[in-house]
Amino acid sequence: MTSVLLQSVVESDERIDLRQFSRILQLGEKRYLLRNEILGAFADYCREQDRPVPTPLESRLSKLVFYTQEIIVDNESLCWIIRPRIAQQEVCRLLIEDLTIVPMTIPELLDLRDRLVNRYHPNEGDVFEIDVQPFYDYSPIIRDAKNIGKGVEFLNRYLSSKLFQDPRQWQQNLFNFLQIHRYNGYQLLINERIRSPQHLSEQVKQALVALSDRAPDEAYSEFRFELQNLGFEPGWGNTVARVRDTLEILDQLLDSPDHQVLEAFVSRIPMLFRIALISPHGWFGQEGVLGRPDTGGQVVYILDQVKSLEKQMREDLELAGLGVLEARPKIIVLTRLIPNAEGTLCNQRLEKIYGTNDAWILRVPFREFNPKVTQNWISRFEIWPYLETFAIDAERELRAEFGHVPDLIIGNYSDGNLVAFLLARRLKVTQCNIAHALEKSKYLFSNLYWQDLEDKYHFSLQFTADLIAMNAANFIISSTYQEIVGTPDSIGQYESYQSFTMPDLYHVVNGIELFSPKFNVVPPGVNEQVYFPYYHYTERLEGDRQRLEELLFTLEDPQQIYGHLEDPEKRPLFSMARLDRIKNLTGLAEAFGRSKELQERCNLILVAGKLRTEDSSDREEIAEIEKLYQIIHAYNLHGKIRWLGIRLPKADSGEIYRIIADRQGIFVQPALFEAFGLTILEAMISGLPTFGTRFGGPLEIIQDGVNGFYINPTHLEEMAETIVRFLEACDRDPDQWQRISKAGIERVYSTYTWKIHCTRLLSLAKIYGFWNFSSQENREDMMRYMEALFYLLYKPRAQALLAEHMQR
Ligand code: UDP
Ligand code: LCN
Repeated sequence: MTSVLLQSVVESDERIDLRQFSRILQLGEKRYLLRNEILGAFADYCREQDRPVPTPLESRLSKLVFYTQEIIVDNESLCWIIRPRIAQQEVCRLLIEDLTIVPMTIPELLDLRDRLVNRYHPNEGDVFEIDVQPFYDYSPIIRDAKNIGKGVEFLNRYLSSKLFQDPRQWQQNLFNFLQIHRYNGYQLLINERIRSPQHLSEQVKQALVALSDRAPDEAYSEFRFELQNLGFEPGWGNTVARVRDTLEILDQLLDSPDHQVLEAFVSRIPMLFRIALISPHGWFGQEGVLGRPDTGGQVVYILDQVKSLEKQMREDLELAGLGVLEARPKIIVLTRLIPNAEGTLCNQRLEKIYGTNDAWILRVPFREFNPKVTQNWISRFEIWPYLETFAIDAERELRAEFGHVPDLIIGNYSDGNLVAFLLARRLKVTQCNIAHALEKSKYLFSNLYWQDLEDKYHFSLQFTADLIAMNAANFIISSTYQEIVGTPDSIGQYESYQSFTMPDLYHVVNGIELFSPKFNVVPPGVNEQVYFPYYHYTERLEGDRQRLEELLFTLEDPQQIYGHLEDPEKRPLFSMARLDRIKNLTGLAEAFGRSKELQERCNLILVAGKLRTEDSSDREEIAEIEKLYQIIHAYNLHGKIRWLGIRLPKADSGEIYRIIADRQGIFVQPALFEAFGLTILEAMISGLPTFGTRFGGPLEIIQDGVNGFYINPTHLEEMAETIVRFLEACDRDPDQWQRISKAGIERVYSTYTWKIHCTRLLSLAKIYGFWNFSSQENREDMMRYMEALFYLLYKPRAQALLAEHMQR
């Protein structure tokens, strides 16, 4: 496909500019230019011509430059990779000499990339190509990119219209579906007295008549046996009113179906009793684990999600009338057991999740291939060889704990999703994926230079695992739209799996169908018991407040706190994160260091990791610790900064945001990239005006200038200026701080609660379950392909890594 944008420049009077600009790029040192480098080079070019840099609307060339993701310089030509629209890519070669445009195919582009890194060996044969497209060809596909991430609505509409075309078939389908539900061996919904779809329709009408003169709030147990005689078992409702309502929906569905009625009906069917959530890596626990390497938002997310899920499931089962069977939900978070637990509970097999009735952390150890490795915490980058046997062992344990197979398996992150795939395949259960963060777009050129990075990161395993799990999943939940397909100027995390090269290993020609209805945006929430607005004074404990104020601003304790504030009363500029490179707390410290105005107005308070390199075994953390000290010394920030090298218990972290808000402080999240950013929600709901990175999820959570602000963490001066500008506005207008604070709180309550999340998740799981049953969509060929990738590609590499571990 040629590029309309490129063509339009070539055919206009801007072609001279295009040629000159191309020539400059060709003569430059870089052969591979990324978007911000291209924008920078173009701005330089305009300046050299003594012209202002045009906006994308002002000239064809600047529009082309704006939509160009990458340029590869290849001798006498440039390869342009243009993304004119979300989820669309065009690749063309432009001959600089005469501006001829030659469209390129994906395989050609991948070859070129290989050539760039000297990994192109055509004489040795073709490289293995992965292409999943054929498997999506016969499943429904969303047309408009705007609707990506609204998979279930689309699927409902599409499949209903197909199903409803043949009413007989449709009624038979629904009838079959109603027959399959059981709880602990007890038949639900309908029994064998109802013999056919036609009979079902008659009995529904009869039941409605039978209930018509009963009081609406009469309990189900009072008329349970009367309904049973008509063929109806528990599951329709807990009162007369609820049962009637559900039966009426069914009646309507049988007579004149429509997709909304169908969704309402399926969402009421009690079919979820046991859920397994999978998160093998890291420290997974309720205390003393947060802030450790690989253990952050994912743990917070899952624990809060579980609490809220259990509550919602309990309410749903109650409402469905399953109280008579004493039906209770059970949830298990499956993780690895770490024998050397370093003071955490990670070596305990079972741990009850606080605030739940029947939700547990179940820890299954990795098999002991090499005790030096498997006895200890293992970085997520090294975990791959242990996952298959872990899945086998975990299956047995899950069956034992549930006394049954789970009804839904939710994977988390690359490793959890791979295990979810293995388990769901074995148990024949619906698989849901949650990525939290896909590593591929986090590390620049992680695929192109995978061989150089393999020692440290083992991306060949991770990316293969990602491809397998995301294609195998029945549905995928993302926290934001851009997680799937990015923004107009940046590509999405899933989108980055569409095509890429792993030189010498494989070429992904088509790695995922972004327009598939499997994608659904369901953002997380925030724990409202722990994080709430600072002015809810009656819910705050005075003792905690005093203790934590001292900790934040004055306590002298060199073991865990670095820095003494000259003026503790200054406005606090606060941030809290793990000390990962990508979290960029060092960038924030440097921006603070460079800005005298910020230093005059604020103290910088960081809650981050550890203070001593010898206390860490994580290479990124060690490098960041060293860098933070360097910055403090280089900019002489003594007296202006406090660095708390501690892991706060959750309750304390809630109060800390509020204490910062008491002092009209602000929260800054300066990550180079943030997939979602739970701390942003926590800060906003506490009432802190929040400055979030413009790279990633915060772009969707915050509405710039309305309930928070965007910052660009790659431009330190600009970032400091954005903050200073707000502080100046607060000086001029004392209500300014309040306005943003209030708007932030409202934003979270209206859009990011766990209640909204869980209602949606449960309804998705039911609807995908229903469609899997009804449409008999044949996914077996895709699943076989994924298995082949697993056994032929993933497994040998995992075994090779295991052999390396054995040498340690
Ligand atoms: N957190 C914490 N103590 C720390 C560091 C982080 O309690 O020392 C919590 C923080 O409150 C948030 C989570 O860890 O709930 C971090 O989640 P986020 O999504 O911001 O980032 P992630 O670490 O997952 O990349
Ligand atoms: C992982 C991340 O990197 C964060 O951006 C998310 O907020 C967190 O997981 C929870 O999904």
